[in-house]
Parts: sequence; C-alpha cells; structure tokens
Amino acid sequence: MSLESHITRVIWEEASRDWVELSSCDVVVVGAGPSGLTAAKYLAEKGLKTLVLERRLSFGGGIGGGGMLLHKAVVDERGLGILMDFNIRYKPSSIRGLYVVDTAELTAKLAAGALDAGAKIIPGISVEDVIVRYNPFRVQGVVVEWSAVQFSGLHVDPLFIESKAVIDATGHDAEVLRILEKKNPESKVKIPGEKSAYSEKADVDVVEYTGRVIPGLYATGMAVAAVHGLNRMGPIFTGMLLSGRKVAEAVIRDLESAPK
Ligand code: 48F
Repeated sequence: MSLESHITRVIWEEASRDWVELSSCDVVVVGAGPSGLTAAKYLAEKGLKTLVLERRLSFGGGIGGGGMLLHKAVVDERGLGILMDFNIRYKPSSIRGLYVVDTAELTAKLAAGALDAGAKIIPGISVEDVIVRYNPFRVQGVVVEWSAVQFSGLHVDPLFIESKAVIDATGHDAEVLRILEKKNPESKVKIPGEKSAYSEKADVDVVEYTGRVIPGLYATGMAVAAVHGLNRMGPIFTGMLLSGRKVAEAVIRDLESAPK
C-alpha cells in the first residue's frame, strides 16, 4: 500500500474517532473568539469534556481585526489575571490603567491555552440549529454542518452533538440565541440587539449579564450584549475575557449541582 493511501486511512480513522467520542459532550462552545476560547480553557481545566466549534478555519473571531486592522488590542487591569493564566504578554500603555497586547499573541495563546487544558477545537464547522426538549423547555445539544456545505448552498442534512450545556460565543450576531428566538417561541428568547458604543459601561455590563439564558443554553461575549440590549465597547477585550471565565464558572456550578 502507498503512503498516499496510508495518509487517507490515518486521517479518516482519527477524525472518525474524535467525532464518535465527541458526539456526546459535557459542553459545546459555539465560536472560537476571545470569550469562547477563554471559557473553553476554564471548563476543560475542570475536567469537563469541552468541544469548541468554529465556522471559520481560523481562531480568534474579532481579535484578528484588532482596532480598525491595527494589530493591537486593549485590556484594562481587570483582565491581567486572565492574560497571566494564558501566559499572554502585555505592556502598560501611555494611558494609566490601560494595557496593550498584540492580536496575534492574544489569538494564538487563547487557543493554545484552551487546547492545552484539554478542550477540543474543530474548525470549519457551523452550528445551524439546536437540539431541544420540552417540559421544561431546554437545549440539549447542537446541530452541525460543514461550513463548506453551508457556503456551497447544497442541501445536505446535518448531524448532531448532544451536550449538557451549550454556550453561545458567536459574537455580535448571537447566532445560537437567534435560532431560539426564530424557531422556538417556547424558549421566550428575545434579542433586542446591541446598542451603540459606550465602552466603559459596556465592558462592565457584558460581564455582569453573562450566564445562563435558558436551561442548557448560556451566553458569553458580544452575544450577551445582543440578548440583553447592551452597548458595544470596541477593541477593548477585558469584558470578553472576564465574560468567558464567568460563563465557565456558571456552567461548572450548574453541572456540579445537577442531579446525576
Ligand atoms: O465575534 P467573536 O470574536 O465573538 P466574542 O468572543 O468577541 C467579540 C470581539 O471579538 C469583538 C468585540 C469586543 O471587543 O466587539 O468583536 O463575543 O467570535 C465569534 C466566533 O464565532 C464564530 C465566528 O466565526 C467567530 O470566530 N461563529 C459565529 N457563528 C457561528 C460560529 C456558528 N453558527 N457556528 C460556528 N461558529
């Protein structure tokens, strides 16, 4: 047998092994932006089987664009502990209380931190729906499709991943929450959408409002702003990091107290 056939065989075997193993998870994080990657590290560190699904073939979501394509992001003092947890270098800026990070390092090390903690990240997968159960209404996993199939417009039935918790970390569009609003009136999810910029307030509010939205479904990052009608903050990332850690803590608490 040729090396070519061996390569094919190894890739199919190992990818299939992962998909079988991950068809039932503790937590599915939808979106590998700053909040989703932060959440994934703290969840996986607690020993939870954590899967991050990302539509694109790259990590980091909005980090890569920095501030208007400039390769820097801002973090204030509240975020320094998390930067240290991920071993991300930062430097004080000319403005007291504000620190600067390189976007490439923020992206790479948030992803590396989540992976090293034991989370699995699968890129190129889009979450297009959720699994629901009634009485009481709850979310019990996600419906997934190759992003390439979605982009192609082909009609291909998706597959499912069951999980005890789903975290919407899809950013400004709050895509998972919008599925609930659109298809499941029983969920009572309403998305007012985010408000205009008020960075100082938004970067605190987004953390304050982070947590469970309905049973089985949690929001972190800018999805929190969309579902609670909060202001936007622009390329200051303290709120994204703190929101990611807070949602992980909420999921861990809920799963620990759930009847076995
Ligand atoms: O947008 P994104 O970075 O979300 P976030 O963690 O952070 C927001 C900041 O980047 C910035 C900001 C605050 O400073 O305003 O914008 O809230 O990352 C969201 C990720 O989710 C992916 C998307 O490709 C991106 O990488 N995503 C979105 N919808 C889906 C998805 C989906 N349906 N399935 C899979 N991935």
